Amino acid sequence: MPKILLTGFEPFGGEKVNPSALAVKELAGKVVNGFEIVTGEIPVVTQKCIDETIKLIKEHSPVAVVNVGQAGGRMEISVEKVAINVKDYRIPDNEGNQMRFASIAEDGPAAYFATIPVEKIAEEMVKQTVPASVSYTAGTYCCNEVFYGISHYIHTNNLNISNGFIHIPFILEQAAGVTPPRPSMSLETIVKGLEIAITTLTEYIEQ
Ligand code: PCA
Repeated sequence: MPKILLTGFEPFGGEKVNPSALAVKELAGKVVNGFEIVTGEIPVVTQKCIDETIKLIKEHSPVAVVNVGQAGGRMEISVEKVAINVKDYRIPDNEGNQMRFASIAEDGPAAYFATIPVEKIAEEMVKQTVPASVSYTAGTYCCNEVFYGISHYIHTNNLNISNGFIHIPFILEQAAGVTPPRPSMSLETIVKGLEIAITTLTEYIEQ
């Protein structure tokens, strides 16, 4: 059965959980339109986030890879359109590295577009009452780094794998009682959104 790899990140920035890891775990082993979802959790550490995802790609040989990450402060699910060749960390990663004004791949192009159907995925989520939109910046931290790194890996190795990145808001547990207030979304709605993304992706791959 063809596989789709979904990854989440470990917690970072003082948070106890990372909703991306919780959400993808709920989808592990599910079969959608004849595609099996395989999942993994990757570190919030420069380069290791890319290396760990590549390890999972080699282990599972998926037809598509969707990395998922927390974007604290965003009010809806963001389906990312573009990864840029920049690492400029707002806070140190989980091993204390603070990358500033650096490239992800010295020899790489300025940017890559996602090769999953970004607009269609965001549209489908909205249709099914999951707040979502297309985003044109995945930031300059580990999420953008893994998105760019995997795009570059697929491109330079000529692999037939679709890839993209989805940012999700904080979950309710990360927002309740916190000052100043933070936007949040229930884990259930996030999981529903990711399921819609996978379903839309399988229809696109099958064409
Ligand atoms: N979000 C961070 C990195 C890990 C995560 O879940 C980001 O947006 O870059």
